[in-house]
This record gives sequence, structure tokens and C-alpha cells, in this order.
Amino acid sequence: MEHNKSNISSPLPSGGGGGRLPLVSIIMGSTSDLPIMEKACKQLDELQIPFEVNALSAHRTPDAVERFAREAKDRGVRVIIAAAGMAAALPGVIAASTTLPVIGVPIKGMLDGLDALLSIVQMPPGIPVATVGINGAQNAAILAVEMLALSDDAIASRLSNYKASLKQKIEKANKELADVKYEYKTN
Ligand code: RP5
Repeated sequence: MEHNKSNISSPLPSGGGGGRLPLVSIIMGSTSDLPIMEKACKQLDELQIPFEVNALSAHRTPDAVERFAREAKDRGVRVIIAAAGMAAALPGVIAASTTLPVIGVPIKGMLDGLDALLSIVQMPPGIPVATVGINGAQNAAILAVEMLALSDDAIASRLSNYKASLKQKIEKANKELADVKYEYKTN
């Protein structure tokens, strides 16, 4: 199928994406979720993963959500990241209409995000949603990349470099800790 954009109209500015097909589709229940979901966008950009991002709502645009979920796989999408707050039905509703892996991101709103967390994670047997922590957009992106890396050596290599950079960051921070002085600190 020839296309390079989602058929769902995006409320977000287009960055172009160099005409690539999206491997990851990020869906959020409202553009009010964007300040959190930008962390997923940034992480995917950093790891050079083509992605699309759209706002669709399980409650406000149910037909569009179902169509999106049914068509995503044929459009070349390999992983879906779905974020929602409050009575967060979006990830589960998408998972009900696709065999693609769906990663759910509970967005903190009411009840410190516990409402969204439980709505997303407590799926019936047969329809899993791999749920990250509340506002865990960055981890959702990394988990998506881990899935893609299983069948793509170039992505696996970039992921491996990223993980190594995390290790270096902590090692550097630990060395800097050595310079912090307290009267009773022994190292
Ligand atoms: C959810 O309701 C959205 O995912 C968002 O987190 C929350 C509030 O939406 P808005 O009223 O800001 O559009 O469906």
C-alpha cells in the first residue's frame, strides 16, 4: 500500500519524516496529553524510528479509533503506543481491533493517574495492553524500540548504544558524587 502519512487527520504540525513509513504509531486521547507524549516523540526521534502521532478518543471519536486500529497493521505500523487519562479506554479499545502490540501510557489527571493506570492495565484475558507507569511516555517509546529491535539489526545496534549511554551517565554521576563532601562521609 502506497502512503506515507496516517489517514487520520493530525492536529499536530507535520515534521515531514522524510517520506518514511511510520513503524510506531502514537495515539493520545486528547492533545492535552501532548506535553507528556512529547517525551515519547523525542525518544523515537533520538533512536531514529519513523513514527506518526495523532489524537483520537475512544469516547469522542469511537469510529475513527476502530478504523485506525483495523488499518494500522496494513499501513506498516508495527507497534502502537496509546495514551489516555481518566477513564482511559483508548489503549484497550485499540487492542481489541488489532493484533499489533499495544503499549498503554496512563496520563496523570484526576486521582493522580491511578484511574487511568487501572483502566489501561486491567484488560480481560486475550486482549493485553503492555502498560508502562503513569506518564511513562519515554519508557513506552523504549519498549516499542525493543520490540522493533527483535527483527532489525540497525535498530538493535542503536538501542544497544542508548543503553550503554545510560550506564555511562550513571558511572559519571557516581564519580561526581565522590567530590561531594560531608563531615561524616567516608568515600
Ligand atoms: C482523556 O481525557 C484524554 O486522554 C485526556 O487525558 C483526558 C482529558 O481530555 P481533555 O478534556 O483535555 O480533552 O480522554
